[in-house]
Amino acid sequence: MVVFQSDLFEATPLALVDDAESGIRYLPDMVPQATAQAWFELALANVTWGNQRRLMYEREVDVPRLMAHFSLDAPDLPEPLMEAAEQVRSIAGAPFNSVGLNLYRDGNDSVAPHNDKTQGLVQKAPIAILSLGATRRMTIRAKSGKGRTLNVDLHPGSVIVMSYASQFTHNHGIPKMCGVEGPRLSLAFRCVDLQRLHTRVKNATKPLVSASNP
Ligand SMILES: O=C(O)CCC(=O)C(=O)O
Repeated sequence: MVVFQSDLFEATPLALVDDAESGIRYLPDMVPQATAQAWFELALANVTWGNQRRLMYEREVDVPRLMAHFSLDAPDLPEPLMEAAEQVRSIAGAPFNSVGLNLYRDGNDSVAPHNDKTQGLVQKAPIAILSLGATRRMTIRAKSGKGRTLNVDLHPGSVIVMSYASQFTHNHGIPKMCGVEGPRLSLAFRCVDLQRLHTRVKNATKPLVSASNP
């Protein structure tokens, strides 16, 4: 296990994973602390947070965090999402058009190791996650081989940029943790390809076996 920045808040960019695109990079201090705190309070107050349910071992359970999602061209986009999007677009150099938000209310909230679904995304466009509020640890692990788990502490105002390619090779997650100092928000900016997204949805609803070919 490798832990980055567990105790010290070192404002050093870290290249965590290398690949043919931009790999996975941790960029601390991308937003000044006062701005990060103001955005945290605004997003917490202005966003309507939803509680989702999912099936686990044939039982329906609460997803252990609150979530929200916006297209960045939505006319009723709550403050401060447009300002944050503009900042993150210029940091990552990508024309993000969608943001998924997670609210981790305390150390019991989490997201299991996973890769982002790529089918509805613009190919080769990165995903950038802005952290606000309490610091939480992200685990990053290669899907194959005996690779170590990388642990990176995501401080408020930091951005982690993950390549499209890395979603095929690595999983990332936010584990439950003791001693977390309050809620955390993550704003995950993505480039959604609406045509690919609609094809994916259409295919998902097609019957697997057609009547003429049972
Ligand atoms: O909260 C984070 O930093 C990770 C969020 C995440 O993995 C996701 O939205 O898919």
